[in-house]
Amino acid sequence: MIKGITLVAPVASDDAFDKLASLFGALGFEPGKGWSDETGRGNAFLAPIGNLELVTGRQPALPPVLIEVTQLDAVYDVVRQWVAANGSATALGEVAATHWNSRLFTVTLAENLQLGFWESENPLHGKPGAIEGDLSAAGKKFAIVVARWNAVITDRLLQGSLDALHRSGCAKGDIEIVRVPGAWEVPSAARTLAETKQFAAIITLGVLLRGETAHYEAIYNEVARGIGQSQQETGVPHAFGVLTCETLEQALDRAGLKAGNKGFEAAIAAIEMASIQEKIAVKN
Ligand code: DLZ
Repeated sequence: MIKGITLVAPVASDDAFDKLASLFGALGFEPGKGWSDETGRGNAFLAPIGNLELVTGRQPALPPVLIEVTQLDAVYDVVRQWVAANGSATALGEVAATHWNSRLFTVTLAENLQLGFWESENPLHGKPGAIEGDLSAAGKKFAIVVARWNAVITDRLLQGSLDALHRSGCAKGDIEIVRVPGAWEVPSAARTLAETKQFAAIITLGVLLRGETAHYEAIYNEVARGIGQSQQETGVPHAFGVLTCETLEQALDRAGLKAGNKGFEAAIAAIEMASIQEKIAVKN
């Protein structure tokens, strides 16, 4: 029956609220459902795992909100840069060893909002190791190829992709957007961009409507093949955000109405694959 745990942290001002939202986005938190009304605003940040830990006896000298991360030093850098730019009232501690085989640093981001970020020295606890991508797009360049055909939908997919990239720390100037006439032209533009080797990943966006496209199967097969082939032959990850739908209504649902935004999802996949490529290259 239990679905999750929510810790509520009051933030003193609108300005701090907005700055913290951008920091948490850059750190890779998945955005949750926020709220806004005449009384105030709420912003939710999701993490894949939540724990509620009850403690008796020796009380830990720790902030009540502890965030387990991978790559603690990279997270420390993001927080340190944020503190330098925004946080006159912010106290950032040093990274230090804990008594439970981990490293931790604390930061007071606002009144009533002290966080501890920590990384276990043995995060897998005996499980086999795996290379996994991070969801940070900071410092990487991404290209988006978007079809103009069915622009009412593809524009929403594009907004979803931009949202995901920005929230993951990608700078505006690190995103190249290329608009092409239709889905048919997406693979060739993606390939040209991939061959420049300037981009960590390419995000491809388009919409094919079966009801309105007599040669739908032919176009779809070529688009999928072309994007896949470009990915395989250039070695640059390509995220596939070309929707194939029966109707306009179905496409709208997948572009931000009822079934998420596939542009956002494609961008997240691109960010993850870019990180995986980087990690595989470093390891080998
Ligand atoms: C021609 C065409 C048709 C009928 N339907 C679509 C569609 O549903 N989605 C899309 O992105 N593009 C469509 N196109 C355009 C082709 O992709 C291509 O742009 C033109 O045939 C010009 O090469």
